[in-house]
Amino acid sequence: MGVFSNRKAKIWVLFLVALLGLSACATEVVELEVLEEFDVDPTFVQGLEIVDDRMVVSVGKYGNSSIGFIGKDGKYEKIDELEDMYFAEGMSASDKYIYQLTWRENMLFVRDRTTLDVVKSIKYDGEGWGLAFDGEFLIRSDGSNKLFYHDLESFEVKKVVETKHQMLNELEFVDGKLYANIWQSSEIVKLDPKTGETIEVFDLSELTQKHKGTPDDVLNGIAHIEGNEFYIGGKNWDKIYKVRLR
Ligand SMILES: [Ca+2]
Repeated sequence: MGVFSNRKAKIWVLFLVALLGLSACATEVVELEVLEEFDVDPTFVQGLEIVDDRMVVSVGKYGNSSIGFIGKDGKYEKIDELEDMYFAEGMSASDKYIYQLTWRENMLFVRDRTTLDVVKSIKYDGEGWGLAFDGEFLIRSDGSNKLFYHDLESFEVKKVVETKHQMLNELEFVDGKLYANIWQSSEIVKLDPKTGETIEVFDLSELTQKHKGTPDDVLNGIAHIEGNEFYIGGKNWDKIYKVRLR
């Protein structure tokens, strides 16, 4: 009886050790804290970033695509509209320029950081969804599980990193990590951009629940402010939120 109990106890200990091991490996789900919210004209946010302390927004849809600076009052300080044939997508900035993707037009617009004037246009293969700059490469998502690393000058693809998440959309690079919206979900994932591994998953359903209109009205737009504070936007949302991802 004593032997049986010992064996039973050992099995239980092994089971608990295995369970603890599994939960340690599982990706942690973390909550968010909403700090402030700003009224904005509902826009189809496809790219959001802070450039020179100004909020830059890339707005999509054919016939309504643009890029602009939005002030603290939620109004445009400057806007540049695209030709009707372009559907604007993700946007990011290097020290020199602002870069704006298009969805299926295979065209990257390289813009002046202050005037937003197009300095040059570069053709590329594949769809444009999200864009981020890691200090060396422009990282593009295309709605798949892949991240495409583009040369800053030529925009040639230099490497591809796979993740376990499909539908990677708007991106943000912060302190060596990459944040990504998952299209049509309430999740932002924090990735190791070198390996594609998932570090954390943030549940933003507190925000997405407030913006349930059409299936198009989804979370989209991550702009890093400082520390773990971000601006978060969405497609057709009439708010941009300042949040802390904890
Ligand atoms: Ca962004």
